[in-house]
Amino acid sequence: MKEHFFKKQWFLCLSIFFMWMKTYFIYKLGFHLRIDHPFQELILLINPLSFLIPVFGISLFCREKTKRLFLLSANVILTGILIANCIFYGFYIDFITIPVLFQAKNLGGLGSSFQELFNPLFIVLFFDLALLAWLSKTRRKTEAKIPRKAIKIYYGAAAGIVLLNLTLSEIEQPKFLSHSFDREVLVKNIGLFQFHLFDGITQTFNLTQKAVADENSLATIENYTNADYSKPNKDMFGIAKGRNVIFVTLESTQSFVINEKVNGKEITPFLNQFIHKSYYFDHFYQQTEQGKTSDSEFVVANSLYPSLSGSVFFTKSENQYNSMYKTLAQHDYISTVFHANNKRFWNRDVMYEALGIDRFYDVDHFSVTADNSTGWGLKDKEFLAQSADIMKELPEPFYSSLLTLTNHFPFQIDDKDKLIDEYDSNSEILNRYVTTVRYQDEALKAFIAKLKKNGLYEHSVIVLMGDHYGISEAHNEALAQFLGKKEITPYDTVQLQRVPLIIHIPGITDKNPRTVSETGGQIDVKPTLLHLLGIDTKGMIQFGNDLFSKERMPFAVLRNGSFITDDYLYTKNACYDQKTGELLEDAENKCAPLMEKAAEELSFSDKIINGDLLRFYKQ
Ligand code: GP9
Ligand code: MN
Repeated sequence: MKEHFFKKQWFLCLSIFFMWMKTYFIYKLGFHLRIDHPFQELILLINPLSFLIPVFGISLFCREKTKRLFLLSANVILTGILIANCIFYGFYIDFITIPVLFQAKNLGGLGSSFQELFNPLFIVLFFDLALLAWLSKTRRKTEAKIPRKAIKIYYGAAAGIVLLNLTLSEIEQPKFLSHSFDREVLVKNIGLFQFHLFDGITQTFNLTQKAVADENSLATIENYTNADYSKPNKDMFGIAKGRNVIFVTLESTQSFVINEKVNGKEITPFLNQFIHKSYYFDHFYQQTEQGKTSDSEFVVANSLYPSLSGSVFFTKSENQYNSMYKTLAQHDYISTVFHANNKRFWNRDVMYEALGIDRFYDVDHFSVTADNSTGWGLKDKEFLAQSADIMKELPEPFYSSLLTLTNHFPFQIDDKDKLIDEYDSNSEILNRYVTTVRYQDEALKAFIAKLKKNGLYEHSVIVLMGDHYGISEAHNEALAQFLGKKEITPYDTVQLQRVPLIIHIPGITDKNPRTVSETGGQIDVKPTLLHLLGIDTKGMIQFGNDLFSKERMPFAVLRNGSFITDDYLYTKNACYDQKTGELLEDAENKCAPLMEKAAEELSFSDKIINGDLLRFYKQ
């Protein structure tokens, strides 16, 4: 019977075999999936089959004519999906999700490096197709009509493979589907094609959330956030009352460059001394996902987590938000954003309305010439200087958010702006990165000097914050060299998500600077800043806590479900000692209780965003 089936259905079997091998080949060569033991390798090897067997099996129901056409088309489509993911992964170290397809015009950096990422070896992926097409032409022998029994056995086997795949995955990582925040874990377990299916189902489910939500949907979440609220520290509450806030987002700036040198020269000489006149948070983590800078803006504005897939700026700009800007407006603040880019980029013009931002100074408000711009546009030095001039004319108090750009991938600047040698490693990206960070540092120095000169400095709070990583895991070897480590472990990858947060309050922090080493994240910015301005956030729906509060539990949850406390670090199903990086055996007692809290926060935040629940919020 078996032999009979293989013989009769040789075209189907061959199609499955080739696609299976191609998928596994891409798993191994196109992505960097960390495999720690043979069991994981086994799951990786069989998971393509649990998609291919049932899907390609549809051809069994087709007439002879359409059968081959179906199988060949499926091969083309799936090969296309593999290649697209490879290219996307090469740039983002991530897999494509449905929402990112709709923001394709924003994949700017991807466009510029498309040629670099398109590997001619991708052509090899079509060899089997050519062979199959040729075979199908030359070997015209028609296959007999499949008996029902054979189809039943075939689908019985398919169900067996799917079940085996899911069981092995569940053993490998319990609850992997319900805690599905980490796309790498999903792909490693259920497989790439199944992940796309899962993503499609999740997105559809998310869309229905808004329709079914009502006032009661918010009650449990409100109970949680109210119980999680931490009272402001009374020595800090209102110390910056009535001041302007000048919040500078440092593009792609990670903490690992602070206090580091290349060829004896500091990468951030200005920041290194500025942190000694400020509150400096050295265990502060970025919590963005596919929305990059826009996600960081979202987290800061709302103290909610960004979406797991796509950018909230695109997908949820119709929602109701109770942002920090709306609260500030009640205290007579005017809120503005400065960003020398097109106002429609990342859908900012629409989202800023929803967030209650009063004015958006986009590229049209700046004087941009060939001389004062580089790859991504206006250079930071010019951008900050021109912004300071506009700010000087604003009614006070104001909250201004300034988004820098020069230190953006692919980190290119003119030779005359290079104030430091490139780093020397196998990564051109990391090598150049230190030079653009160095340039940004110089721009910040000039900016602070300008604020002192134009009189804004004294009665403002200046906040500097990194938005997200600049150097992805694709450059781990070079990063390990830079950090003086043998390799970058998953623990190190989480530690590399630290970005600087610097709060400078002239007249206060220069006299009493402080380095805060308790764990925190971007989600904590809103309550921290509002409390410094003397505005209590009690009763607000937020997942962050005032970083100065004595009641606060040091905790940061990354969007992929990894989390950090002062003692532990959890990532990729492993629990580490936060200080030493040592892998802890008794994770059950250490990380497990907090895993629930992390997952709960993320899913509550998702519920708010997908259900547009803040429209029911009444204070
Ligand atoms: C560009 C800014 C930076 O407007 O959003 O890009 P990103 O860091 O999000 O790729
Ligand atoms: Mn950015």
